Order: sequence, then C-alpha cells, then structure tokens
Amino acid sequence: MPEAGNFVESRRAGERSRDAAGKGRRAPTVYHIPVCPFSQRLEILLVLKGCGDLVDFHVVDITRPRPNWLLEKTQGTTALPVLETEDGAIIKESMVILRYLEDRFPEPAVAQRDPYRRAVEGMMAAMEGDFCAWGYQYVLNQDPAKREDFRRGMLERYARLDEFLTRHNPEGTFLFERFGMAETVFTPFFMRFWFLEYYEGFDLPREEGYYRVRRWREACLAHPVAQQVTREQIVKVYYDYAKGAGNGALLPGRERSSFVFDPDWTSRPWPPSDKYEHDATDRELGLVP
Ligand SMILES: N[C@@H](CCC(=O)N[C@@H](CS)C(=O)NCC(=O)O)C(=O)O
Repeated sequence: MPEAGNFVESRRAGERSRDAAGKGRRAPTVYHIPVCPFSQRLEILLVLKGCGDLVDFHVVDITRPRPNWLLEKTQGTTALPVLETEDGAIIKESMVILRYLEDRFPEPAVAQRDPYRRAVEGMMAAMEGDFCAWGYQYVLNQDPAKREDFRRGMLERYARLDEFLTRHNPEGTFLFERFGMAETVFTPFFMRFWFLEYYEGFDLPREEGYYRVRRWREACLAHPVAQQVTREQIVKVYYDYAKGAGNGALLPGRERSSFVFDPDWTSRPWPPSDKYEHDATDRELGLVP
C-alpha cells in the first residue's frame, strides 16, 4: 500500500493551498474547506492510490463569502469540495468526485471491481447520507429535551452498519479484506463524530449489536491513510456547530467563527464541553488575544 506520509506532510506544509506545484502544469484542482469531511474523502482516496501529487488542492475560507471567481466556476453554488478538470469542467459532490478519481487513476483500485462486491460496497455507501445528516443534526441540537431522541437515532444508525458488516463480513475488520471505498466514505464522519463524544457524551455501548461496527470504526480511525485531522482539531474547530451554528456562521455575541484560520486551532484552548449550560466567548475560545 502506498505511504500516506508525503501527501499528509505536504498538506501541512502548504496548509492554505497546496497548488504551488501546479504552476506551469495542468492538473485537476480540488477547491476545498480544510477540516471538511467531504474533502477528506478525496484526500484519503488519493493517499490510497499514491497519487496525491497529481491533484492540486486550493483552500477556501468557509468564514468568508465565496470569491466571485469561484462562484463563476460553480455557477453560484457554495458547497465544497468541487473538482475542476484540466479542461475547466466542474464536478460537484464528493461521492461523484470519488468515482471520477477512481476512474481517472484506476491503479491501484480502491473500489471493488467484481460486480457483486461493487454492489455491496454501493449499498453500504448508500447509508452515508442519513448517517452523516443525523450526526450533524445531533451536534447542532440546542434543546436538552431532544438529546435522548438524537442519541437513540445515532445508535440505530450504528446498529444498521453493524448488521450490514455482520452479514457481509462477520469475522473481518473492514467491509472486505482491506481499507477500501466504504472506509474512505465513512471514516471522515467517524472522525467528525468525536464532537458527539465531547459535546454530547455519546459513545457506542459495549454490547451485542455494536461490536462489529466498533471494530470497523476503530480500525478506520487508526488507519495511516486517514490521519489528515486530529480529535483535538475537530473538537476545537467544530465548537460553533455544538452551539447550533454550522458552515462558518457567526453566533450571537461572537465576532469570530471557530472555523477561522487565524489564530490557528493549535494555539487555542480546548473549548468548554457543557454546550447546554454555557456560551463561550471569543476570548475563552482563544479566538482573540
Ligand atoms: N453533498 C456534498 C456536501 C458538501 C458540503 O456540505 N460541504 C460543506 C463543507 S463540509 C460546505 O461546503 N458547506 C458550505 C456551503 O454549503 O456553503 C458533498 O458530498 O460534497
């Protein structure tokens, strides 16, 4: 398997933009928001394929209005990532971009090639939208009376994954033999859902019905191809989601979003976890001096 090191390293070195190598060359360009799970899918796929250097990454600040040059490319839509091909064509939606990259850089294959296995992988991927959406609604919730419903709904969704894995690969760790497309799709959300542990005290029970999905989740989280973000980074950057504001929106009484690049998350303190009792200020979050 190709090493993750080079790609992750170059992402860190050129955090704001990783397209310096693109000067004078034509390569597909991904416009993305750092720490975005949908973009992390693409990064993981490229690491698995060992071809991170064949695609340029251009960072966009979610806390600012999208620049006009980007809106022109996307014809007005703001969701990222988008991929621009060498010919200037635009591809939207992370699942579609994954498929495109798999077809563009077929070796080594990450998606299953056997039609039945491909279908199994597809059925699992079809569960991602509902899984992600529920986790995000859960963290955004501000009503303590609804916490239990959200917790149960999250458990139901993990239980469905558990059933699926148990049916198709009961003794294994991943869906198939190794970290593949299903893992590329779900791992960024297992990572984002660190915010549920921290702000909601959510975790999987150690009981029948969750052992298989726990084994999968742990192996996904620990895998070297998926180390683009850390738990500390997620917890700090997503504080505003825990307080009900998504996508870089500003909360009342605040002047800075927890998604700002400056000050960098590494220099900020861990946020308070008692989201239902306390509204942290910019100062408490380390967003102003
Ligand atoms: N279904 C899309 C979702 C992309 C998405 O929601 N991206 C977020 C960043 S994590 C975004 O761009 N939010 C800002 C916006 O929609 O304007 C995909 O899979 O690519």
